[in-house]
Amino acid sequence: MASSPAKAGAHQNFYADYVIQFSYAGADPLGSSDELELLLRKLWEIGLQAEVRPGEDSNLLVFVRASRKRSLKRAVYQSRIRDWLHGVRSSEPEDESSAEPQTESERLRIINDMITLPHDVGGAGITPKHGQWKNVVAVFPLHDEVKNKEYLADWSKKTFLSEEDLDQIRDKFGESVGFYFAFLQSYFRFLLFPAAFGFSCWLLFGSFSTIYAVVNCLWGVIFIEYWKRQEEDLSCRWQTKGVSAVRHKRREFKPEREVQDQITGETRGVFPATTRLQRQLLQVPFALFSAVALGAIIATCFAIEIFISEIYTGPLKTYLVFIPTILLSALIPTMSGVLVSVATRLNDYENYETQTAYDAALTQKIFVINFITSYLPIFLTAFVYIPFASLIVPYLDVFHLTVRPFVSKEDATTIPTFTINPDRLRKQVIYFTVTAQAVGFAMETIVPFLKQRFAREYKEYKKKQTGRTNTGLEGETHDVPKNSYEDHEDEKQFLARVRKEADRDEYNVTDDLREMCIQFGYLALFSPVWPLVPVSFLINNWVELRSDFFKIVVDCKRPSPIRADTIGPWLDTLGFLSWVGSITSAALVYMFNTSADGPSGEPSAIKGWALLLTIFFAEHLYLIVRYVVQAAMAKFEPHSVRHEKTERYMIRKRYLESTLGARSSDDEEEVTPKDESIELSDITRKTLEEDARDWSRHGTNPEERFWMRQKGWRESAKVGSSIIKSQAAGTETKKQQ
Ligand SMILES: [Ca+2]
Repeated sequence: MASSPAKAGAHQNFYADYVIQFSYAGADPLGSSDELELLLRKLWEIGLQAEVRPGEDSNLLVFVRASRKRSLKRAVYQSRIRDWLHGVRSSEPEDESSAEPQTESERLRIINDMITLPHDVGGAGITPKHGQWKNVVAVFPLHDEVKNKEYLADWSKKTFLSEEDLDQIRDKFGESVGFYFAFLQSYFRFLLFPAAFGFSCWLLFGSFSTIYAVVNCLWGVIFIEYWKRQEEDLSCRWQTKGVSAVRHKRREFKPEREVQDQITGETRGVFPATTRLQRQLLQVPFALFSAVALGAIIATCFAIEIFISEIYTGPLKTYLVFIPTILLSALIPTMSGVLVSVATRLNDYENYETQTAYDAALTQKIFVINFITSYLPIFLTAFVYIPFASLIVPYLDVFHLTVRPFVSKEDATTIPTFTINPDRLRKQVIYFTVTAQAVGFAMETIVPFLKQRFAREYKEYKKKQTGRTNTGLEGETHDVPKNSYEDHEDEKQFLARVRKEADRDEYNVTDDLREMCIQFGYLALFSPVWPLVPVSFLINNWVELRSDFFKIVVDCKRPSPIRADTIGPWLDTLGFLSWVGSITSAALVYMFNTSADGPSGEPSAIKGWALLLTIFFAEHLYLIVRYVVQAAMAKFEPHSVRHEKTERYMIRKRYLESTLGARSSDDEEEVTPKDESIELSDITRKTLEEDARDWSRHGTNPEERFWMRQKGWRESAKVGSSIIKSQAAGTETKKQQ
């Protein structure tokens, strides 16, 4: 990150609302020039101003700005009408002329809609990496560096974020990111109690205390119910309640047939629920296969580990101990990767109509994989290794045979005396809740940061190298791509920053939510093993909140604001984990509570019927308690009936038709914009002189000049295609050399 004391101008985004990253690598220059021209024309048609600048590595940067107030107002108005008709707004929006975006994220969301929504709902229909827009790599807004730094500095000084801080996150990054941070903040605040309580239990009762397990379960139930209410509060405050109803159709949705609705007369694509259900049934073999595949890897590595660390006494033991860890960290991500891609295919095949439904289904599938990889190792230790190890280990004789040649004769006699390592479970829980969290933090925040840095330095180095060879061999004339468009002096810093941002990864809030849910799972499922788990999470999450923000603003492109009124499918996941927790906690306490200092490793003490009874009782008690808590906390919402839906649909249709109709007639009346009248050949000295006069009249503000370099989309297209052509020419001359 450029931390040099940059000029004030570099900190501002030159009033650019969005940047469209357009790649012309590999494509034929003519084709990409045509696509670029179409892109610029579409943008102009919906009333967005564009400027083209060269990017890095065969990329063009199309800067987009909603400079025509009227078009933006119209888009805002339309969006509000849609909201109102879908019941997101309770009041009818004021008329179009006074429609102004109220927050930065609303402005950005509306402009994003203008760029990406299909034409029939008033957008330009530019869909990155999809359909005819294969060369459009990304559509992203620019970071507000000054504010971001301010927030980071401010938050590093305080324990809790205030409501205003959360509002600011929402204003900058949209509601979905806002909800994540609000969740993290609530979770962090709620952890204070179990952290203090767990610490005292750890001092007083040690591990596996009944009272800790009961309080922990109860805490989980209350936290989830509290968060549900919090969500409702926030969605009211951020005016997004019911926003999932306005979500647009997935472009990939393939209807089986077209059907005319008898009541509304609307023609719509239908995909029968029964067909989808048949396809969804494939999830069962998928889940079984995932469990078997991942379980086999984990169990094998586990067996090897136990064997090496507790049975094997031969040479090189200190090094061999690492084999299972290495195997595990190599095989699990590979296997998970394969399974995730299968899950994605499966999800595509299930053919969901809306993005929300699609995301929810995918989250569910990926969670199955996460669940197995995160919790199965501890499950194996707690419920297989410790209770049954002395029964199973004799069957591990296979290892004895394989290893006998490596064991000296004196040692050979010691092999059969196998004792269970009672501390293994606790060590494992500590590993997952402390070490793995720290490793996760490094992998999430620091590694991408360093990777980017090195990649950038390598690029600079390469550039210098090629520059040197070019000038060294052929003189200065062959460095075509560099000279085709020279950055203007006052834009240099700004463009350098935008090129860096264009190079970054895209942020996905789902990954962060998943991380937190999995963490919550360790707490709900296994924390009776080591009551300091909530203390570790409390510390971790203070850092997590800041480092996740750091990740968004430094490692990632600024995300386009997405509205949300919930954390989505993760809420159900939390409920599920808390329920499983009531079972595992009961089982753990029953099995290991007998000795004060942890698992005794005496399987004979465990009676199957008593264990089952304990679990059964605990789980039912859990359900009753949850019901009571829910009844005490939940609000009831009126159910919408089908009849009301159709009525709403009719109103919606009428309104949208009338506003869209008004819009197209507006477009006809609108004075032909200036750029149409300028033919390309007219860009002569005369017009350039005019420009110079214009600039002196408007002042020589670099931000103003940035948007005046190209007059209209035709000129932008011309500049863009000249960059593409010169790059192509450059590579050709290189090839010839
Ligand atoms: Ca995170």
